[in-house]
Amino acid sequence: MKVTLYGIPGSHPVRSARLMLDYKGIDYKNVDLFPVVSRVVVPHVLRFPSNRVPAMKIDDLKVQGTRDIARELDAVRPDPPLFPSDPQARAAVEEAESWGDEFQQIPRTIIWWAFKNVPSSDQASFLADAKLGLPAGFLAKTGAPIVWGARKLNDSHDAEVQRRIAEIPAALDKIDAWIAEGVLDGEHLNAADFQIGTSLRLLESMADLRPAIEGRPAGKLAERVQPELPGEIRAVYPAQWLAPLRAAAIA
Ligand SMILES: N[C@@H](CCC(=O)N[C@@H](CS)C(=O)NCC(=O)O)C(=O)O
Repeated sequence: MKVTLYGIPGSHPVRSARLMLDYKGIDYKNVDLFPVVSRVVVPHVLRFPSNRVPAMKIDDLKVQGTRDIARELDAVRPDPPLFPSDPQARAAVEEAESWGDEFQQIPRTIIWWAFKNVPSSDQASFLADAKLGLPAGFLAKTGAPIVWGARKLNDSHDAEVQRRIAEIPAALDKIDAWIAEGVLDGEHLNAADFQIGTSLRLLESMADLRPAIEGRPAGKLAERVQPELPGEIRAVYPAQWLAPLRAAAIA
């Protein structure tokens, strides 16, 4: 079986696809694309049906998106499974996985705002392993047009970033509840763990947000799924935007 994964560096769903491949012990080739530009390359050059990553080729089959990828990986390599065999347990994991697909947008919108407002070395920390043919430091220093485009595509403007940060406490409560019920962070990792754990880890890469997550069950899940942080963003968000996180931590 020949597997190629197309992604963009630092992307949490791409990391999720990589971790699921690793979990199953499937060898693959990783191809990095430039953010924003990938939206043209993926459909028009690589000829995938939609313009997002992760995009995966398994022999001649093209499959896109973490949820379809998880199912296809289970089809081509059933063990270890990414979903429980019991139908009720599977439905609960699928519900969490689907919610996690939406939850992805919270870190995505928040982090692109930071890339405009921190020194380029912070951005470079997400590019350390990138295979884009140029050094991480150079890519980060010259990345302003990409950051501009990604901020537009992800609504990473002040009001929306503030709104997204305020959504985090309720999301963490939901994740902790799923962990308490055994839907997440059970004996064996499942597709929803990979889906949600990588988003949590991206949130934790931001110094302002990490304290609200790391001590909770959600934080432990994130570290189990993805032991390394994907990069590091120094404290940068206005204190007023972070107030809901402090309020939730005190409660
Ligand atoms: N919800 C999709 C992820 C889709 C998505 O928005 N991926 C982003 C990367 S995090 C992307 O393709 N971005 C392309 C770009 O910004 O150019 C999944 O779970 O696979």
